[in-house]
Amino acid sequence: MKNIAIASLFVASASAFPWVVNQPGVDSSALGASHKVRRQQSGGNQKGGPATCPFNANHQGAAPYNPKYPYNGAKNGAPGKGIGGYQVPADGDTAHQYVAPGPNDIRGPCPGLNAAANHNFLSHDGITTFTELVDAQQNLYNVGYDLANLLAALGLTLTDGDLVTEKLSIGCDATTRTSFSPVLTGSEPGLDGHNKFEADSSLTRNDYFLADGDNYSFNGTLFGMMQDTCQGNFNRENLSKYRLQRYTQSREENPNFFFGPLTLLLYGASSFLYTLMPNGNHNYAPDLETISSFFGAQQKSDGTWEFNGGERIPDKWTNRVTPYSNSDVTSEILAQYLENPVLFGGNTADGTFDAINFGAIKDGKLEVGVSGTNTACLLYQLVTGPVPSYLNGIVTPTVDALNFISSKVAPQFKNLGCPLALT
Ligand code: HEM
Ligand SMILES: *[C@@H]1O[C@H](CO)[C@@H](O)[C@H](O)[C@H]1NC(C)=O
Ligand SMILES: *[C@@H]1O[C@H](CO)[C@@H](O)[C@H](O)[C@H]1NC(C)=O
Ligand SMILES: CC(=O)N[C@H]1CO[C@H](CO)[C@@H](O)[C@@H]1O
Repeated sequence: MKNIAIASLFVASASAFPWVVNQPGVDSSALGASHKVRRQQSGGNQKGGPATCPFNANHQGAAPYNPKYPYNGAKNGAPGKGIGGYQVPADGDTAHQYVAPGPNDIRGPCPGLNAAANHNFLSHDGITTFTELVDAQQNLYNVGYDLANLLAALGLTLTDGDLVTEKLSIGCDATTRTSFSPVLTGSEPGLDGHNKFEADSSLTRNDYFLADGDNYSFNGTLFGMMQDTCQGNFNRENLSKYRLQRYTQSREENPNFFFGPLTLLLYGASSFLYTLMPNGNHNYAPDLETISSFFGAQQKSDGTWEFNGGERIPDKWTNRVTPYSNSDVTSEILAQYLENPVLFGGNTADGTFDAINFGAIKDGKLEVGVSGTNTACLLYQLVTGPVPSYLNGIVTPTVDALNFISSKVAPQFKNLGCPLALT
């Protein structure tokens, strides 16, 4: 069942995904006309689109690192100390206390960033910057400098933040505030934008097509399912099982289900429950009290779950001791995947499932290289390569995006020996 082979991961060429239609330079002849082509955007009046996106006229930047309190000393996008195990927020650090989001604040699909914004580690209105993201991940969660930069770069390039202003909406489309020139940049959908970074079969978010475009709000039914499976222990083994359950559910219920290479990032996100969220004051157990606080989940008297209005750092929470690095998260992604491997691909209109071929994904199966270098390069190649994003689209990083990535994250990957994308 476990398909282990030496393979260079995600070495993409146009011929590697002939099932993609309507892409210049891509051979779509192998694709039957039966495929449902339904491009989705979070535009206009749609959920997550600009017309319904909150506007807070009082934009205030994140509360910066204050040397009076421990944290990692990360500021201005520079590396911090990389030594965790301290309480966040520190006693007396009122600048980082919890402030519930108001109706004009933007929140999105990422509980980690929503919590950071609620505690002013990111701008409270949800319009953040690359630098805030890099600093906050280090000071709050003790994410390693390499991974903090990679995730922030993924956020900016894959979800169409703005590469000039380096601004990003952590939720809906706020192009008027993120873009240096909306005419030149076009729309910048933010983290709600579907199926680049945001994908089907999330832990607690609906699939896009099943929810009329709202795939970013907390869904209490899904949180309850996750708790039923994990039984208060949100560890790797249990989350891998729950991810399989969600995959199976989406594949059955969502006619437009698409599980492409970028969904590997979902395994990264689920690893955060047992690697970044656990509380040192609870012996770093990924327990229900901790996880429900970060997700803003509360249980009703009938046992079901609902959103309580804000993702929150648990009281007296102590963060992880060692920085969570790029190679740490990559190992966790692969370990979770291999505990319950599933096919990559998508549902088609005629009711069949098309497995994809893409780099290390052969006939829908991920062939995991045993070489450490390949593993460490996986995430880098996801950001820099053209990646199938939906049945009719590929995300091809623009030259600007590649330049951005090469200035922000490539140096660290070059040290690992990854083949660097040409810009
Ligand atoms: C710049 C850094 C980050 C960006 C751009 C980002 C972005 C995202 C996005 C777009 C999703 C939605 C994926 C999907 O379900 O389709 C997501 C999910 C998630 N993120 Fe983040 N994230 C970042 C950092 C973090 C950190 C530091 C944490 C942990 C504390 C975190 C925890 C999570 C979790 C647990 C989920 C899964 C939620 C669910 O499926 O219900 N993220 N993130
Ligand atoms: C939450 O998820 C469940 C299970 O997928 C679904 O049946 C339900 O419609 C969702 N609820 C909302 C409010 O979207
Ligand atoms: C969850 O993890 C614990 C500890 O590994 C294990 O004992 C338990 O059986 C798991 N639960 C499920 C439903 O797999
Ligand atoms: C169709 C559907 O399920 N829409 C839901 C999407 O999520 C929002 C917020 O949770 C609900 O209000 C909608 O009913």
